Amino acid sequence: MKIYDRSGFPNPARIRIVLAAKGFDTAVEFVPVDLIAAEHKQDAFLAKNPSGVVPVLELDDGTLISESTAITEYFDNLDGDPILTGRTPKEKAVVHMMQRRAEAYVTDAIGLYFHHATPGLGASLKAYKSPEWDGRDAMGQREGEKVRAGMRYFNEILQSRPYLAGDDFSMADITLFAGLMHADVSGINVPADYAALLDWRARVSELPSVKNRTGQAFLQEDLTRLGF
Ligand SMILES: N[C@@H](CCC(=O)N[C@@H](CS)C(=O)NCC(=O)O)C(=O)O
Repeated sequence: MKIYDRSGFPNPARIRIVLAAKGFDTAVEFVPVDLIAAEHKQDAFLAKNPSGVVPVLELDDGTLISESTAITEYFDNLDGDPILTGRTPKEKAVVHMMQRRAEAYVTDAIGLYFHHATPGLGASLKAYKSPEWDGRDAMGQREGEKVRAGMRYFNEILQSRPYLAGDDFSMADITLFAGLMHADVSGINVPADYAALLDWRARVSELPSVKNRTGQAFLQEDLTRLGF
């Protein structure tokens, strides 16, 4: 199996956490994609994922799977013990609901903010982004506001439960954790008085499947090189 990604980027980080949590981290070969040179917008990569984003999982039979939730589902079910996406119908429904909220309110929104309200990944990517979103404009800023509202929402949720979907760490926590990682480097910090969210984050960052797995330093290096 191969995973096309770039170490340190938020959605790739989601899958690296999943692989560690499931004990599959040595079962895949990572193929780096040069996002800064816009390799993911060229025909060879678009043939693997027409959305032009990483990560992409390629199975040994050639099946291509993109979307971090789909890749997570695949690995979580591979050993018949879906600890991250729910075992019962109710667990599955709650995990998916909270995962989608984490994605919509924070992880996708910060991606849009990063690409359209900050210098993002630099010049080579510019040609592939919507021109009307360019610069520090209202649409990009609106996504930033969505992220701030998302942080407020999750801080409230976490006042009454240890993890987003209840008592257990799940795919929903992984999605939010990666989104907050991206928010850090994009300049939107979790407010210091969001105690529940900060406590959750500190606990999650110490889990063996998360600690030192996200490669966040690589993202910081990329952004520093770009003069972000
Ligand atoms: N919905 C996708 C989002 C993937 C995504 O946005 N990946 C980012 C890296 S974290 C990317 O490839 N960005 C490049 C771009 O937008 O040009 C998923 O869940 O995997």
